[in-house]
Amino acid sequence: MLEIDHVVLYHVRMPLAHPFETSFGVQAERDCIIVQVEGQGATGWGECVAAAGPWYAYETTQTAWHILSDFLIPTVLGQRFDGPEHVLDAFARVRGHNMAKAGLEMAIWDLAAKQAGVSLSRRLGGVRNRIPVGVSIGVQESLDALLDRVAGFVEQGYRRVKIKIKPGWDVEVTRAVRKRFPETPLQVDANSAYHLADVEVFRAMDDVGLLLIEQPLAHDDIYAHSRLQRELETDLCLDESIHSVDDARAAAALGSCRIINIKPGRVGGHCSSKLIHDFCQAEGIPVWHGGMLETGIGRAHSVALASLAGFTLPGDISGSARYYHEDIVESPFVLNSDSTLSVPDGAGIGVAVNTDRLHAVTLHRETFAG
Ligand code: OSB
Ligand code: MG
Repeated sequence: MLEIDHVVLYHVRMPLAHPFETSFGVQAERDCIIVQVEGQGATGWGECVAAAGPWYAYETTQTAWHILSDFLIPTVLGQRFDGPEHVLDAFARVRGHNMAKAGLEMAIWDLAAKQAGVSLSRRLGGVRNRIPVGVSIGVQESLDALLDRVAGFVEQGYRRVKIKIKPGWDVEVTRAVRKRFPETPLQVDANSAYHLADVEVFRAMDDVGLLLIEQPLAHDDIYAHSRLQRELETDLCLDESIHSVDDARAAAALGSCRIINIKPGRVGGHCSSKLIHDFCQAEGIPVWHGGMLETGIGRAHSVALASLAGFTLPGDISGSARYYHEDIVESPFVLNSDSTLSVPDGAGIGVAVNTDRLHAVTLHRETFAG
């Protein structure tokens, strides 16, 4: 039985080690909300990945703060839950706002795992103690800068590389990276920057031997992706379009992609992620764990979820140093020589929050009690 006594929200802003540019813009710092839940003497931590602006998704740090404080937190305070599996159901009356829901739901998963004295990975049903990872590389100011950047990460041991593409920064750069790194598993992510009429761009990449092309078309157009997938040999992968297992089912039925990227923030937390994972496993659709430039708290959740059996492709879950000079957890995540991250085996998320560091990067904090 789970009971939540109080919840603390922290609006956090952290400088990125490198500015990150995608087809929807460039960011030099990252905002998020850290969620702390207290219940029966234990503490659970979660991270709401809604960004400062509504570019990747419609949610923002401010909308998530509103939805959490006015609707979601009142739903859990003083309530009893048989387990974290039931939290998302309690949120069902709130439409959408999956990132807000996920931040709180995942904190409650951590709390439940800690109360049971097991790792979050085990509590979720994970089967791996190391998870394969890659690196996601933003748009750079020149092709030379991109090639240097890829080379740097390959030297650090990242064995799978993803590059961001956008109109004008696509076929040529992808071919150049492939030419310089012929053996490196390579994939591209367009973050919805293209239209069906751009099919020739993707045909021109069809012989590059990409692992996948991620979310080339509109964020809300599963049908258009089915039209594009028909024209290509390369597997499409959906990110922005998948918010639930129902979306995954629609994409599979339409043939809109052959691979799915799971981000718990985008789909409403661990429960929804597991449903998508289980559906894809039954359908033979490989999944991998996406990233949202998480702090060590979100990263620990990602690593635990990615330890489930169906996450067979490398995740966008790099070491802490790829994102931040100083993380808010101890110990930070460090890449192993086989391009994996180790799954912590301590209770819950298995990393300790450095509260001095957390307070130092907090812009605003509020406590909610029943
Ligand atoms: O589309 O996968 C994406 C970061 C922010 C928003 C969207 C995306 C990304 C990334 C970074 O690609 C992945 C990471 O955290 O390393
Ligand atoms: Mg993506």
